[in-house]
Amino acid sequence: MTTKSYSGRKIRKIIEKTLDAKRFEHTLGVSYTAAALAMKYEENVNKAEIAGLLHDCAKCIDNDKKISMCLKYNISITETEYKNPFLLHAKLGSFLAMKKYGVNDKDIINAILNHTTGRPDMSLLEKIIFVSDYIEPNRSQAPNLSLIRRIAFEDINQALLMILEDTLKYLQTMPCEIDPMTQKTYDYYKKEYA
Ligand code: DGI
Ligand code: FE
Ligand code: FE
Repeated sequence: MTTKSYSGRKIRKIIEKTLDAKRFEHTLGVSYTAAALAMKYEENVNKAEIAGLLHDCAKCIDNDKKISMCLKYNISITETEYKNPFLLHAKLGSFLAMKKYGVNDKDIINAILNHTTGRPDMSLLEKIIFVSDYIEPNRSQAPNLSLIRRIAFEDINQALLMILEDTLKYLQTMPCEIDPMTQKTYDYYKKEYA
C-alpha cells in the first residue's frame, strides 16, 4: 500500500466508491456533525471533518476479509473481535487511514480506532467523533436521541455518558458479546461525570 496524503474532497470521492450509499450518507453526516462540534468546542475543524469521513472506511469490507486483512497486516485480533468481526472495522479503519489515506495525525488515527467502544480518557477529538457517530442526522433509532443531540452542544461529556449508558443498556438486551473496552469506557466516565 502506498502512503499519500489526501484532502477532504479527495477522501470523500474515494470513500464514496468504497462504501454503500447508506454508509456514505452516514459518513457525511458524521463528518459535518463533527465539524460543527469542533466549532463549538474549539477543536480543529479540518481534523474533525477528516476523522468523520474516515471513521467507517473499513465498514463495508466483508467480515472474513476483515479478519484476513488483520492477519496479513499483523493487526492483533482479540477474542471478542473474532466472535464479532464487525468490531474490527475500527482497528482496520485506523490502519487504512494511515496506510491508504496517508493520515499521520495521531489524534485522528485514535479517533477512528476508538470510535466504536470508546476508551477511558479520550481526547476532545475522540469524544467528538464518538458523539457525532451517534447523533448525526441520518440516525433515528436510538432512545433519547433529540435530548442527546441538544446536550452534545451544551456539555459533550454529559452526552458521552448518556450515549455509553444507552449503548450498554441496548447491548445487554442483545445476544451479542460486550467488548471489555465498552464496559471499561462506561465505568470510567460514570465515575468521572455522573
Ligand atoms: O459503524 P457504526 O454503525 O456507524 O457505529 P459503531 O462503529 O459505533 O458501531 C455501532 C454498533 O456497535 C452499535 O450497534 C453498538 C455496537 N457496539 C458498541 N460496543 C459494542 C458493540 N457491539 C458489541 N457486540 N460489543 C460491544 O462492546
Ligand atoms: Fe463504526
Ligand atoms: Fe459510524
